[in-house]
Amino acid sequence: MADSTAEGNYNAENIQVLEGMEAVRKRPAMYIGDTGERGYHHLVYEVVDNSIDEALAGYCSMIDVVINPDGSLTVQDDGRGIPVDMHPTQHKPAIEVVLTILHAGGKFDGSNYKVSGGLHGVGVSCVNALSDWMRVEVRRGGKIHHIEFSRGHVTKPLEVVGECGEETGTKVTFFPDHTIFSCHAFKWEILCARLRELAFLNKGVTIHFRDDEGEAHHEETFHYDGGIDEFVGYLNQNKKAISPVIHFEGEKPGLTGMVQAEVSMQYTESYSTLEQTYCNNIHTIEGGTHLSGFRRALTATIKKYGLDNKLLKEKEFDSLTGDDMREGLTVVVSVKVPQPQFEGQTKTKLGNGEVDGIVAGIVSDKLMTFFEENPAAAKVVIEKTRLAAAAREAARAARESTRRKGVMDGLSLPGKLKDCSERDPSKTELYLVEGDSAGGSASQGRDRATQAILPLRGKILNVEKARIDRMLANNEIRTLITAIGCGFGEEWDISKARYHKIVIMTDADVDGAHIRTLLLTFFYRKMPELIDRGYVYLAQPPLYKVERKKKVEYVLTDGDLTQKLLTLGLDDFEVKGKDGAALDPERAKALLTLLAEIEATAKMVEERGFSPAALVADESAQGSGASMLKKQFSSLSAFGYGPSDWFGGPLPKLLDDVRAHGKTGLSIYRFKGLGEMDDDELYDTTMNPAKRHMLRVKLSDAVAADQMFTLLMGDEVEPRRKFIEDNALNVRNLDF
Ligand code: 28G
Repeated sequence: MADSTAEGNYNAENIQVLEGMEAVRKRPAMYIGDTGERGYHHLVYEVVDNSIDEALAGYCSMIDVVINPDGSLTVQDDGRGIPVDMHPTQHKPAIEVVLTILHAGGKFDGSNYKVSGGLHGVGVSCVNALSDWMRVEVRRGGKIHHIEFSRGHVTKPLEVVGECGEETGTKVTFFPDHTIFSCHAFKWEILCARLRELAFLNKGVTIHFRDDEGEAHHEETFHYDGGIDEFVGYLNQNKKAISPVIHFEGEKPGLTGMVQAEVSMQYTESYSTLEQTYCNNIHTIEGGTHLSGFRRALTATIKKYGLDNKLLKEKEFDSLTGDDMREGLTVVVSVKVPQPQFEGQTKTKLGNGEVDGIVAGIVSDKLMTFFEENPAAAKVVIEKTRLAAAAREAARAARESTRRKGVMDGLSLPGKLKDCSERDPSKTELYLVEGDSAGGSASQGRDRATQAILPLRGKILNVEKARIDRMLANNEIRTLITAIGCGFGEEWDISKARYHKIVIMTDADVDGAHIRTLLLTFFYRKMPELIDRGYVYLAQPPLYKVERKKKVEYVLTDGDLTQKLLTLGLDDFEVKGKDGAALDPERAKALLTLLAEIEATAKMVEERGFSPAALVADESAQGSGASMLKKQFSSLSAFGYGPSDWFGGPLPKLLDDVRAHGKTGLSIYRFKGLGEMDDDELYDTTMNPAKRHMLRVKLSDAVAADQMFTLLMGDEVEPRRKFIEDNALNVRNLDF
């Protein structure tokens, strides 16, 4: 009844609110992109962006983000606080207007444009519309004000709930409407990546992030006085730098107001290029005018400096391309544009034309000065460029010669490829199969109309460590390029893809994992569009074959097998609790599942040379293994048991007994490789579209993906060891 519309006066303002909030709820995807994981986290970005705007205006230095135990999320800032006085035309408090009227943010304040704003820039009123409830607290003018909403409508009108002295700021807590979203929890990793990025892009702001949900208790503080310079250092932490971090910034008037541009760059020994570009804090994945301006200025300046200083001959000069000059480069470009135009397929390409010239102007002046003042660094960069050009020339020659043999254009497909008959790529699948014997089974068992098989022999070349010419000289890689059909490098054409599903099918062992990683590195570095479009998949062959009373079943993972054994084992088995009373079947299953998890974690911790019992006892012990074990034992305490019941206690025997009971009458066979399955078995379990489980490879976080491939495939041994150790318990990271 507290909603102002409940009084019956349906004036124009109330209708505006009603229609606005209902429009958002009716078509949420139009406002926040989608209603899955992405949209769910997008809600947080919209709220945090308000605080960032307040920081950019110079009034806020601290932003606190907390995932609460009930699954809601709180953002708090120390800005001026959203105004609470009556709005001049809307006849309600300004705060209510900000939170219930679409696009209220920028509308009644022309002078101070909104530079932040998420990808969709829809404002916090959309978050309100899509939240089951939202509570807002404002500290301002010595008083604490409070207002509450449900699904975008006021449920508790603005009131003063206390005093706060000089303190000012805004605190927003919201619980997304789970009837709208398919994702129902905030993920630490996803929010962490974005909050870290925001702290890099807005130097000096402190963002504190904590997870109070469950028992995870993660906590991080992001604060970078070095801004995007520190960002470049972070991106290059596992690469060998061959230049210092170079920084440029400036501002110039554009068509819609002042444009600010900031660039940080550093060359490394790597053969790949990492370009991260932003407009108004939004990651412009498709690039745009800021990126083209940067590239143009970089190319022109390097050429000019090289020629003027006789580091390059006229002839070499002609053969250099922009790509050559960006090999090994990591660059962050961040611009602030008053009325950004976003274009492209995913609306992440900056379109404002004048930004190209503004960025180019800032970069060329200052890069030339840098080269003149640091001739040694300039020499290293130009030498790297020369080598990249030479390798590219060699690759082109290799490509020409293979083209003459018809390899690149798909005229003659490789002999090893068992192609399908269907020609419509949206209906066809290419299986990349480890080993000739599995390749044989797959060829026999497949659906010949739509499924093609390419057996791969031995290891794929590590493209992270090989220059392009050596890569194209490699037979497996050439075969792969021809079979896929899109060409390579300058001639890449996604529309020529011969299959829209490319399925990596490897054994579930260390060698299989290695081959899979090598193939993923190849696709990520050399054919990223395949991954962007979601064409790359991982097959999931079963790990076990289980027979019971002549009935055969296939089991995918160790975890699934344990679940199966526990279910069978508990069927006519009574488990007594701490107090001696029998546990009901649900609780018994929960207890045994937990014991199985503890067993698995303890085993991995031991394999890494630690004592699990000692780790659990040591309060200060950290690392994924220690915190996971502690979390598991804290769950176990809900059953009244502690670590002493497991380590040297009776509980391991309980787990063994139930499992052994579950195994009676079963025959369990663990596949050692794909080659052990016959044609029909392989098709039925792994390739049959009606039954198979496949994972689609997604790389939503470019920063994390670049670091992962650099680490896994590069030659820095120590960080790789640490990465693998840190992630040993989190294999999902490697599978995306
Ligand atoms: C904690 C979660 C998200 C915010 C402010 C501060 C002001 C504001 C927000 O104004 C538009 C513009 C001026 C009236 C601005 C306070 C000027 C003076 C603000 C936030 C309408 C709204 N005093 N902090 N909005 N004003 N933090 N954090 O939402 O004319 S939103």
